[in-house]
Amino acid sequence: MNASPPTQAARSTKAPRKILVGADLRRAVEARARLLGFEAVRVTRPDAVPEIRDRLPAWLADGHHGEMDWMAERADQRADPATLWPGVRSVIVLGMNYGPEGNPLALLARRERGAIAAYAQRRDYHEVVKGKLKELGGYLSAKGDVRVKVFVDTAPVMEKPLAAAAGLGWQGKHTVLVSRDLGNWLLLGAIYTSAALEPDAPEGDHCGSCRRCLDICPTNAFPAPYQLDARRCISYLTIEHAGPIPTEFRAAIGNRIFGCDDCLAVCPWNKFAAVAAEGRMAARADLAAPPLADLARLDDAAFRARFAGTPVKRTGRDRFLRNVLVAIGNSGAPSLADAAEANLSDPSPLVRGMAVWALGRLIDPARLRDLFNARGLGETDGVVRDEWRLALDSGGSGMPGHAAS
Ligand code: B12
Ligand code: SF4
Ligand code: SF4
Repeated sequence: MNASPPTQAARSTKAPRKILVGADLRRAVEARARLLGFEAVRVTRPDAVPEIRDRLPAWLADGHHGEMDWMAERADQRADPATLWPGVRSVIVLGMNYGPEGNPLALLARRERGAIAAYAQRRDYHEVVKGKLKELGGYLSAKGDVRVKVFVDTAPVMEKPLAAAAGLGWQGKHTVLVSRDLGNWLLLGAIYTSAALEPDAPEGDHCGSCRRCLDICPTNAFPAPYQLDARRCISYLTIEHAGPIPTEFRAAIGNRIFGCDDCLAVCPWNKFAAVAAEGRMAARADLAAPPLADLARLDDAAFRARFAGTPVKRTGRDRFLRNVLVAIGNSGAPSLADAAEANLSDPSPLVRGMAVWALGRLIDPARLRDLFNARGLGETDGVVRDEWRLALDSGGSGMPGHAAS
């Protein structure tokens, strides 16, 4: 075998690179996207959804984004692809299926176990999808001699309305994108490109008179069909919200410790959904129904080790423990009281406060009072002291109402 480099003459005989345009470029990109594991590939124009220029500001003005200030920053770019990147001529939207094996709702009855949303029981899609989008973007750029920018989730891009305009599906009454062929267990990504590609036709709304997703929501997070108040959504409360979970939502959260799948799980279009086929998106068995007692023992290092590479790492250990303790409080299992009690001396007031709330739900008022005298009287954090007061008050044992003040 001759391993010497090609001569100048040999190089000059090489055929010039063929640049693809229009339908040829699109076909090549679509084929490559499918090879990479995307189940859905569609194209739209950057100006295909003019209504989001009004709807996003209205959603923000209503405060529906809660503490997600990053949704308000660069809202003009989010609502208009050409403001984000003036060079964009086409938007390619891609969907990757993460269909769960069983019905996620079944786990809600196993109250000593934690329910993690299906998308988070596996490798972080930001990594998986972004890697594939970069590969596809590089391919598109080389084949078409065009410029590209790839986005998944974190950039100021409104992926759902763009996907609907591209005909990948429609935004259901739960606001999530539903596909006629794949159901709603789909993760989205987008490529903005300077290539002029033929756009696809948008998909119509196929919700009809159905309102299953609206009716099942445990926290009434939909002020109207097609609109979500994130501040009431368990996904927001358990993932994005930083402080103590507001008391009005704690019981409704049940054993959901990271995200919520209820509105997705009931959608009848899931009859067409398949189990995730992409190998890197396979669900991890140890995240399917983890015992709350084990999770309540995680320190920072153990949390990181357990959830490295998954979306769960986003909350950090303290917020995650907060969620676990809410679930323990909802478990109805006095056997989990010890796990809650062990967290009364946690360095994080967020964790201590939720441990108090959980104990208030699991142990009898006399034992709670003893615990308060032994462990709560020295509490220095005002929010945790409020939790003690609340727990002792609602113990219903005739105890003084302001014992913790
Ligand atoms: C912020 C955010 C959240 C927030 C807010 C969700 C929301 N609905 O806005 C929270 C933390 C609650 C969240 C939760 C979830 N999320 Co999220 N999230 C996002 C993010 C980053 C931005 C979404 C956004 O732009 N919201 C702003 C609002 C204004 O936009 P909108 O929902 O499209 O609102 C439209 C409607 O309100 C409509 N509208 C308003 N008025 C009216 C009136 C009528 C008559 C009609 C027809 C329409 C209409 O117009 C608006 C604009 O199009 C996207 C990623 C991205 N960059 O796009 C992921 C994304 C939407 N999330 C995703 C997922 C998977 C989830 C969860 C399922 C996770 C879980 N299991 O816990 C839940 C689902 C909860 C739900 N029912 O939405 C996926 C959804 C994939 C899909 N198939 O659609 C995305 C696209 C991430 C991704 N890359 O795959 N998420
Ligand atoms: S994810 Fe859960 S809490 Fe959020 S809107 Fe859907 S059903 Fe309601
Ligand atoms: S559950 Fe019904 S209303 Fe909700 S998105 Fe699916 S089809 Fe539409």
